Amino acid sequence: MFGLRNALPFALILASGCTLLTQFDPNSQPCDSAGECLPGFTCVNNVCKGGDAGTSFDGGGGGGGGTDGGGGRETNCADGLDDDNDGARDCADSDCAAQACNDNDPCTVGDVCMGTTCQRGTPKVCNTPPSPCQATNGTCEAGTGRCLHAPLSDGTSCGSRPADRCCGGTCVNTTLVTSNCGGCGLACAGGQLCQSINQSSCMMEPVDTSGRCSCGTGAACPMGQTCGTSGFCVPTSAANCATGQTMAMNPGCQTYCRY
Ligand SMILES: [Ca+2]
Ligand SMILES: [Ca+2]
Repeated sequence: MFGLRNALPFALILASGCTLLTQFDPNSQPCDSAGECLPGFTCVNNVCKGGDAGTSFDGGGGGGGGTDGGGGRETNCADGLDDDNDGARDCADSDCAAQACNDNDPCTVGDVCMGTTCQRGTPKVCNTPPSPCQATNGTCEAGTGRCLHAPLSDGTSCGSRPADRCCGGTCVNTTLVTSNCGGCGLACAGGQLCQSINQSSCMMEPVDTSGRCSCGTGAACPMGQTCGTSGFCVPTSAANCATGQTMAMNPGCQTYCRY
């Protein structure tokens, strides 16, 4: 039953991995479920494109859902491709008038085809830093389009707990993190833990929670702090605390560093 005209596209379909549901007009029909098209055609926005008229098969399948009425349209004005093979790609094709395009500058948005060229869009706004410890107003990095945000000063409050502080542009809980225990840069010795001041046996628990390093036998304390009889590090002056901190003294408590 198969004449050469019918058998050829069938063979190409099998060779390309297309399903039998694929239509025989790869210039406008949807790509198959694997995003593939007949050999010589490429899948663009889920529609088979490319090739020349001489290799296009027209099986006359009815009910095609494509928008290509036969004359073709530049369906994507930002992909660098001549979607409808009329010799004009993207903005150079009149189909793209006032359509979104790509000016190849990732630091602009809203690029639009004007005339036959892509009109530069407006500068990309960078005002959503990924961390509360980064400046709200950032800048767009040329070439990559990434938003860059400067880190806020160490010790800046950055969370619901008093101990949530910015250290090096990252929000850390200074009652827990051994690399910034009680203050930025106050790193506990290897194997030691960081404990909240609130867990001490103070008569009055300090509201401004901070951290202190444990200091087992031979383990040093940060910033010249001394190892107290409690087994935890204690500052003897503000010089033993991080930049911007003071030394707190509560009745019945060991001294500690606080912002
Ligand atoms: Ca295009
Ligand atoms: Ca075109």
